[in-house]
Order: sequence, then C-alpha cells, then structure tokens
Amino acid sequence: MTKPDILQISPYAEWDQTPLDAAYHVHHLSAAPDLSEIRAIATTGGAGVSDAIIQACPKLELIAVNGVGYDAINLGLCKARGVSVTNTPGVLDGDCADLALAMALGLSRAVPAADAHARSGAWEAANFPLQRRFFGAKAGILGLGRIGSEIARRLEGFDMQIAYSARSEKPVAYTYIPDPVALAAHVDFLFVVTLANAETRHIVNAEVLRALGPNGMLINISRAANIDEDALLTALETNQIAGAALDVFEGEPAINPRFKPLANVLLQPHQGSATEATRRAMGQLQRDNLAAHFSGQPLLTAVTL
Ligand code: 8YV
Repeated sequence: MTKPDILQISPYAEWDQTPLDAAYHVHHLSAAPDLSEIRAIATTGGAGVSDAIIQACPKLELIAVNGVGYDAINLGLCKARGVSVTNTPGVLDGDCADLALAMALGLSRAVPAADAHARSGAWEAANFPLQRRFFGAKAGILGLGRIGSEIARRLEGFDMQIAYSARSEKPVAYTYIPDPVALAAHVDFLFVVTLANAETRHIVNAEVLRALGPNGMLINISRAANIDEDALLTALETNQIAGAALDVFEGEPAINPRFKPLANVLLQPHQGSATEATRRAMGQLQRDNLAAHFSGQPLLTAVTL
C-alpha cells in the first residue's frame, strides 16, 4: 500500500519522527516541498499552519496538532475547505498544572532570586527579604477546563480558597465568578488557563489588572493573546500588581525586552507540556488521530469546527 503524503511543519524528537516516517511519506516544510499530494499536515500548537499553506494543499483532509491549543490554525478556513482538525487534549493536563503551581510558588516565594542570593554569596552580607505566603490564599482560575481543574485540585492541597470563571457554572465546590474583573478583584493569585480565541483576546486587560491590585499575582500558562501584554508590562513597571509568572509571550520565542529588568516576574520558555513523558504521549495521540483518519475510523480527539 502506498503511504499517504503528509506535510510536517516543524522538527520532532526521534521518538515521533521514526514512527511517522514508517507510516507516511513525510514532506518537510523546510525543504520547500511539492504540496499537490498532501493529505494531512502534522504540526504543533505553537507553529500551527498558515492559511497560505492550507490553501496550497488541494488534497488536504486533516490537520493533526501535537498540542492542545489550536489557535494558530484558521478553523473557519478548515471548515470551509472540509479539513478536519485534531489536537492532543487530556494527556498534558497534569504537567501543565504542575508547572502552573511551580510558577505560582516560585513567584510568591521568589525562588529564582533566592537561589541567586545563595549562589552569589550575597547571603553572607544580608538575609534574603521575606516573601509572600501562598498556602491558604485566594486563587482564581480563569477557564476551568481540563487543565484548570487539575490546577484547582492541586490548589485544594494548599488549602486555597478557589474561585473560577468559565462559560457556565460547573458542578464543583468552588465559587463561580464569571466576570474576569470581579474574579481578579476577589483573588490573590489569578491563573489564566483559558483557550485562546477571538472572544478571549486580551481578556486580561488593564481593568482586570487594576482589579487584581498591588497584592495580586498573575500566572499565565495559556496563550499570550489572552493578556494585553502592554497593559501587563505597565502594571508590572508601576507595581500596580505584585507580580506575574508567564510561560507564554507575544512573538515568542523573542520576548519584549521590557520584561527583562523586572524583579517582579518569573519567566518560562513555554514549558507547560515539556516533559518527555507528556511529549511522548502527545506524539502518540497525534499519530493515533492520523492513523484513525487514514483507516476510516472516527478521529479520537477532533476539534469542533
Ligand atoms: C507546545 C502547547 O507548544 O499544547 C499546546 O497547545 O502550547 C504546547 O504543548 C507544543 O504544541 C508542543 O508540541
């Protein structure tokens, strides 16, 4: 049987590349391939696929994303072209939640700066300043989906008082505060976990940041577009909020240089799902979706178009 032609957008680890090469005739975007026979595209959440590439593949049937986020893909265009989209939900929730907690704890207790204090010998001259207590505080979760729920479950172990916003109230014991401004005003730590789309663009704006206030800390492990980054930088520079821990940035991997001198930020290079175990599971789910498609089975994790 001839292998289906697929287009790969960005490089993969060997454990993903080897099985992909075994099952498909893989064309790499970096090699300026002929796109006329491409039936599926394999990409990542960050890289997505441009409209131009989708348009240039006349036989395209499926875009399989290695990632839970599909905001870098034009779903309207896919729908119009009859192209299915799959992502990899579920398998990365635990790692993303772990990192959100690590970032919140690291920010509130200034772990990176304290490490530098011990490492540099500054401790010999002065004790490290006292920091902010995390356990027992009020936490807000903007977007109580799969990852948000895993964060909340972990926060219960820290005796946090948990509130959340979501499109509708959920059968959970946490306080439902749908309005982002009211949620921010209510909490000490605001976790941004919502998926990114036109509705959520800049959902965390200057008003939300003002409501979070000078004792409030922001943690973003979702997408940069959910926050008005310029407003956030101003809020951080003027101590309008106490601090921010960020895993995602506008224009990443380049980040706005205004972040670099700030002492009240903790910065991560988009690490939410970045453990080997989770990346292997994501790759497997992506290939399972491709295999389901090419064997005429229902897709395992299709995105609703
Ligand atoms: C990675 C992500 O950027 O799942 C997502 O949406 O942002 C991340 O897990 C990437 O997609 C890994 O391939």
